[in-house]
Amino acid sequence: MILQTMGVPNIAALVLVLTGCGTRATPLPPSSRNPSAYVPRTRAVTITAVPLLVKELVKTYPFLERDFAPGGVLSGKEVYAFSPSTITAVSGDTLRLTLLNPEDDDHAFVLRDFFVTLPPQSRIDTTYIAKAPGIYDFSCSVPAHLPMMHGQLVVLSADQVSVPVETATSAQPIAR
Ligand SMILES: [Cu+2]
Repeated sequence: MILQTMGVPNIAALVLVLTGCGTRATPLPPSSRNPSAYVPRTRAVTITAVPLLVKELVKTYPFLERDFAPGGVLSGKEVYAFSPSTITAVSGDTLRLTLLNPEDDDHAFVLRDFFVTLPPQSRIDTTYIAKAPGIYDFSCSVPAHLPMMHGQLVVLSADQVSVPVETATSAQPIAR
C-alpha cells in the first residue's frame, strides 16, 4: 500500500536510505566527516634516485646505442626516476624526507619552493611542510634528466580526508 503511493524516485530514495544504514564497514557519508578534526601529522617518506635507461646499460640493452646517438630518441638524455614518484600529504603535514642518491651522477630534488642537491652516493635528511592543497610537480634540475625525472606532491585539504566524527578528538556535534 505504501509503495503504491510512492513514486519510483521515492522508492529508489528509500532503498538508498535503507542500504546506507548498514554496518560500520560501509564508508561514512561526507556529512558525517568533520574536516576541522584533522590533526596535521609528520609523514616519513624515503625517495631514491633510480637509474632506468642510462649509458651504463648500453651493453645490457644494445638498442640504447642508437637511442643515445645523435638524432636518437634519448640523444643528450638519460632516464632516471624518483622512487616513489608520488607523495601524498594533507595541508599542514610535515614531510620528513630522506632523499637517497645511491649512484655516481649528480641529481637534485626540486619543488617550486624547495631545492635540495643530491651529490653522488649521498643521503639527505630534511623536512618540508605541505602548504596549500594542490598538485605540485617536483623534478631533478639536471637538464639531461628532464623531463623524465619528475614526480608529484599531492596535498589534500583536510576536508578531503575521512575523519569519522566519533573517532575525532575535537569532534563537535553537527547542528541540524
Ligand atoms: Cu637527475
